[in-house]
Amino acid sequence: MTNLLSLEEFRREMGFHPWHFWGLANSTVPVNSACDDTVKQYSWQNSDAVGREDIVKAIETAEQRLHDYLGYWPAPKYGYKQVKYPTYIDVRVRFSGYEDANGRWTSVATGENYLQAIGVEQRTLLATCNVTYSDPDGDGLNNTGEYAFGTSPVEASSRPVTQSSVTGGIKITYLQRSGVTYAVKSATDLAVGFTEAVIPLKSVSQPTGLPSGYEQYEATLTIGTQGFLKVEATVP
Ligand SMILES: [Ca+2]
Repeated sequence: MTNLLSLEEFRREMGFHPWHFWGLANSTVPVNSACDDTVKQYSWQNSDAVGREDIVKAIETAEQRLHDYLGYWPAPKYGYKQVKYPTYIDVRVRFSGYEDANGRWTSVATGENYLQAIGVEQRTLLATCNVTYSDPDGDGLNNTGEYAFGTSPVEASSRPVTQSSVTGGIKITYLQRSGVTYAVKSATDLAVGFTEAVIPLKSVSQPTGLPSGYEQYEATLTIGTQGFLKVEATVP
């Protein structure tokens, strides 16, 4: 239940230090003899002191007692009730229509309140969900990919794979790190797809200035004719 009196209103009316009440202090508003402690969220976080949670409960109790004494809430209070349909009738142990066991129509007992709006509760199940990964530099490689290949997530010019020519074929170089699984595959016809696995090798001479934890690997395809190489990374 939401209290009519908010905690911040309570603090203001009590004249409590705004920072210290919300557990904040620094050299500008220090905890000293003028205000010797901050208020914690729960009483168990401090000895001999209530927490903000206790104050909320005390306000709730006080408001409920005021309501019970007056017979109404002293300020507008929003609420809702759910009426099940069809109503279950105990005496016949069966489901009926819009009447209750006394033959009365199903209705919302408003008590001291009045009915503002009615509606039928409905449930809409989510269909297929699409996850969108962050790609702050907009280079088409999401941050998981940038992590896998040791590239900068904020520099679109930082490319994950470098391609070069070798005698009778092509070579790609890229960075690997532990914890990520890499798979290099080759194709001779893109319409058929990447069907062959290529075993990448760790580059004999590692370039300087690699990001920490990464090593350069390379994969070569020498089939003397048209070919394609790609590397896939799986981040757990
Ligand atoms: Ca990116």
